[in-house]
Amino acid sequence: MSVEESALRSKISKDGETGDLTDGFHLLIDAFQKNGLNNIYGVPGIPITDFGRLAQAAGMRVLSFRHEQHAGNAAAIAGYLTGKPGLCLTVSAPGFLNGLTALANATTNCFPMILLSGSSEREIVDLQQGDYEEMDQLAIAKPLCKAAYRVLHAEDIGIAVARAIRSAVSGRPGGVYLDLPAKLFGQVMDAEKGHRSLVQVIDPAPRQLPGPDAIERALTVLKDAKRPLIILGKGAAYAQVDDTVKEFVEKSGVPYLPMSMAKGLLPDNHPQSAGAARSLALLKSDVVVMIGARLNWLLSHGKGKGWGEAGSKKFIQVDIDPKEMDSNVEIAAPVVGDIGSCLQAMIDGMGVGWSAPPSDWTTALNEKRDGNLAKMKQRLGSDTKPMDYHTALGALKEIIADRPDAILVNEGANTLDFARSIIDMYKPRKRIDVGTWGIMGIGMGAAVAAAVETNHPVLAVEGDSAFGFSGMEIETICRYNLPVCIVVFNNNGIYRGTDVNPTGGDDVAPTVFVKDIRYDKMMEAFGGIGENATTRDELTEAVTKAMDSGKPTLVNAVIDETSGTESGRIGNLNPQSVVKRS
Ligand code: ADP
Ligand code: TZD
Ligand code: MG
Repeated sequence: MSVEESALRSKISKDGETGDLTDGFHLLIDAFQKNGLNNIYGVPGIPITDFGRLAQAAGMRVLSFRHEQHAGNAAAIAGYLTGKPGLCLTVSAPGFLNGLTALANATTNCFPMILLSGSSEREIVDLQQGDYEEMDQLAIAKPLCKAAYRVLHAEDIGIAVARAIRSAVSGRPGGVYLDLPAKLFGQVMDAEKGHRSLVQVIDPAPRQLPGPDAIERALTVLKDAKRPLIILGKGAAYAQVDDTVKEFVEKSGVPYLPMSMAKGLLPDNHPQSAGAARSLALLKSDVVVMIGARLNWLLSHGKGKGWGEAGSKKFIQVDIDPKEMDSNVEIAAPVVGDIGSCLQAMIDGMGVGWSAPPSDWTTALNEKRDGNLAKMKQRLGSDTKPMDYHTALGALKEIIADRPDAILVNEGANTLDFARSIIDMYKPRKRIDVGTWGIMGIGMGAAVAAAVETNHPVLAVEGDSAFGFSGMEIETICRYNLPVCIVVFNNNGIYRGTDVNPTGGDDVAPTVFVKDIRYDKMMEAFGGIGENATTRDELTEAVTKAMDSGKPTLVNAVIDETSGTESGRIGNLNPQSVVKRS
């Protein structure tokens, strides 16, 4: 025991306590462990380096990244996959800001996470006297997350962590910010008192039961439907009530469309899937049941040409957030509550003998779907050289079909849009992608979290631009020896590699990269396996080997630089200039 420690012990024990000491560092660690939070994703530095060390010493898994944004994305995906808030740990000002994009993205996507950032001294920050990495972090975080708290006293750590956990996972999940001033970590208090100040959060995401009238209203609307449709969103996947979702869909007999990250909640080859007849389903349906999905831009806000004539549909919406109702169009039957309780109440209300939707509707959708799938099947068998998207994704589709437990991470423009429609998923929460914002840069953070939290192999299908946002984290993947295979769809740029500078100047066009980069060499530099694939067979061989060995691998897949389209499938969102400059 050091002289200082024994002096402190005798001072505190005079207050009638045991004389054993604890401090901010240990109380934080104990608070997380008491609540079953055992993984931290972050980047070390002042003032949180020792916190990371002590957390590791206490048995937590502390995963260090090369940039906080990716650590934050990992925490968010850990939250999505486990239903417990993922923890991201950063240093003050710049580290905090790097993590903030991930916090905002998590909140936008309804993923629970807690961003823990060290911060500098309040007295100096508030007088703007120029502390090391000074910034009023709490004020900046507030508008970008669900809740933001600062802890000034060690004895408040237990309550602060409890509030952060509850805020992240209750109701609509999201990001929470916890501000940890440097002084807090070293604050000492009596160990027994400290122990008693910790809180185990009981029932952190309480069930929320829907009103019986809401259920009755919804079932009346559904019963009268001639052409009903269910849309499953990632909220339904997050809720982890997979059997209830399946029972509701199957008992209702209603065709369903999965949103991107809800793919696999029911297997994509389920007989009621209308995934390959999406346009017809949206256009012609008369009643749409939204389950954990929002009518945001991804669904053209529930209106517009693709949805048929205005007023031609009624919506039933199941969501935990009452404010989501009527956010874009009128909701005829709002069902507010947690998805498990809501769907169970609807199943019970359907009773026995609920009749399936009219067969002319289901037959029309099935015919359309089967026709589209047959056309697609032909294209997916292709063996072009260089590979186009269909050739390469046709190969990866088979690899995932043989390994339904693998997790697919996917980002890019064409690389995202084609993969989403081509690669079938068979189990819940196996597809992680750019989410609500269509954000680039989630790839490697998501891959790390998927591997760490599930121990299943991960296949990350990445546009070459998308990969660049988080590419340095392949060192992280190698360092922790994670079972991640990254396939970079290398088409020499953003959307295509063929744009030219119209002035004829030396700079290439803004969407074009260095031609024929060998991303596989990056992986080799960190001790992972690098492969270059120019044909379908080479791609199949390299990815199969990687998925079966579990060794960190990067496959540079050479894709025809002419085969993509502007912005993938959302080129219509680009503003167009009508002015011609001479
Ligand atoms: P997608 O992008 O797949 O369409 P969104 O992210 O737009 O999905 O929507 C997810 C919705 O799910 C959000 O409105 C959120 O409030 C809701 N949600 C999340 N968890 C639950 C839950 N356990 N019960 C009910 N609704 C939930
Ligand atoms: N920055 C961020 C954070 N998110 C974004 N979505 C973008 C920029 C803009 N963007 C897209 O929407 S897709 C994309 C960018 C830069 C990259 C597309 O190129 P890619 O995929 O190489 O990843 P394809 O296969 O070449 O289309
Ligand atoms: Mg590209």
